[in-house]
Amino acid sequence: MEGMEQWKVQVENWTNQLNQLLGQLLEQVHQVPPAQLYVAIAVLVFTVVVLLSIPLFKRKKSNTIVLTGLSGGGKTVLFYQLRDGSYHQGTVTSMEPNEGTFILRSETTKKGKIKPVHLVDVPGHSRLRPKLEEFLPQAAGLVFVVDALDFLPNCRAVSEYLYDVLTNAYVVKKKIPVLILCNKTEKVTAHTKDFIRKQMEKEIDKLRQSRSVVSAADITNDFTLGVPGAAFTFSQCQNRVTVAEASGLTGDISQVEEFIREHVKP
Ligand SMILES: Nc1nc2c(ncn2[C@@H]2O[C@H](COP(=O)(O)OP(=O)(O)OP(=O)(O)O)[C@@H](O)[C@H]2O)c(=O)[nH]1
Ligand SMILES: [Mg+2]
Repeated sequence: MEGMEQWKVQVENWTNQLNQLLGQLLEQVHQVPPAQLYVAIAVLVFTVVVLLSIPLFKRKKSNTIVLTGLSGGGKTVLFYQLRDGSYHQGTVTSMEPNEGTFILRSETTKKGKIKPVHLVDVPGHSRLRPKLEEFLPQAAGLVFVVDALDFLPNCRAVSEYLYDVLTNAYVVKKKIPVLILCNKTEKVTAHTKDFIRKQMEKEIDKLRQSRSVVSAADITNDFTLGVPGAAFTFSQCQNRVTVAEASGLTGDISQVEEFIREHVKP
């Protein structure tokens, strides 16, 4: 019983102190000129509103990865390999972009939260290439598929396409990471990724010189590549450009999967 009494006294003390504090505070507030008070309240309200609305404006991280490259490089085979762990519908030239949102086949057995990937396979046919622009604004990463088997005869065409990609306004401004994927490497006659990288750097260097002479009106979104006066290398790009190898046919695709997971975080 005694404890109860003590407790009551204590609570009364606290209430008194609190009342005193409140009284002092009110007195001080009365001394502040009203204009200042209103400003203070306005600032407080504004801050709260801004803080509350930040999550609304926070853009959702994109989960789109775009496969692109010349026709016949193996994009469609790769698409199905990533999705199903098997391939079908290769061999025919795609006439429509292939799209799907799924969990990578290699990750279906993984436990825990896995974010699905939105994968787009844009056909390499020259008439369909403008489709690429539709997907670039949402791309978290770009996989540029190169045929490592049939590389030399196509070196110029591949490099021209890559040049267009690397000077595209979205790719440059949003610094979209690009993976140059040398495909079909299960064949012994396939060129190595280092060889392909060097050849393409040389070719782009030539293109850079010739294109800077062409009238600017012919080119849309043309950003200049590399460092003036120095031989072009991919490391000079504003966005990250890396090179990797794969074989869609045999399912040796771990390096692409790594790239995808690096840019589509679970
Ligand atoms: N040897 C080998 N052949 C492959 C590989 N991947 C694809 N191919 C073959 O390359 C050809 C083209 O493959 P696709 O996946 O249709 O090529 P694509 O890049 O989608 O071509 P488009 O749709 O025209 O842009 C097919 O005959 C495939 O069987 C690979 O890793 N190794
Ligand atoms: Mg295809």
